[in-house]
Amino acid sequence: MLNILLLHGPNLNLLGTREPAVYGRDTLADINGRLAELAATLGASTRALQSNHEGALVDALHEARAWAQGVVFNPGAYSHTSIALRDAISAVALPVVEVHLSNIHAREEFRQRSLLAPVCVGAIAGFGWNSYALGLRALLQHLGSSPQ
Ligand code: CA2
Repeated sequence: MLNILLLHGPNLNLLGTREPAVYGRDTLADINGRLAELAATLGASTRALQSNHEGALVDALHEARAWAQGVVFNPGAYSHTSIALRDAISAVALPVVEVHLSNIHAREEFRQRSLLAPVCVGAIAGFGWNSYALGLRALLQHLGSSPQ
């Protein structure tokens, strides 16, 4: 059984309450529930965590070394700013797939660059909650094809 950390960054706890035109109507609990179901059908298990704090996200990545084989991560706005999260992803050496609900490449210039994408195994953006589902499938396929 593969154990996957589903990690959500700042403000994603507000999903489903505001800006539905950009981020959709699903709540974070809806997304976590769907991903848990999908993981079960694919022979994996997810543990979800959201934080608004950069250091707590760093801690979650460090702690994941003890129990997870990979991470599906929506770093929110920290994608565009956080050298600390980039260093944490490099340091833990777990495969991380970066996901975004919105198409960050079609938005403001400051959102178009991710500091984290270069140290992730891949990135998916623009498909709403399905970005997470696609990210989980891609991560599990990546793990299945990697030497253990
Ligand atoms: O598209 C994404 O998933 C983002 O990671 C969402 C972040 C944004 O800073 C990134 O550039 C792209 C923002 C999450 C804010 O979530 C909200 C949810 C409901 C209402 C307001 C904000």
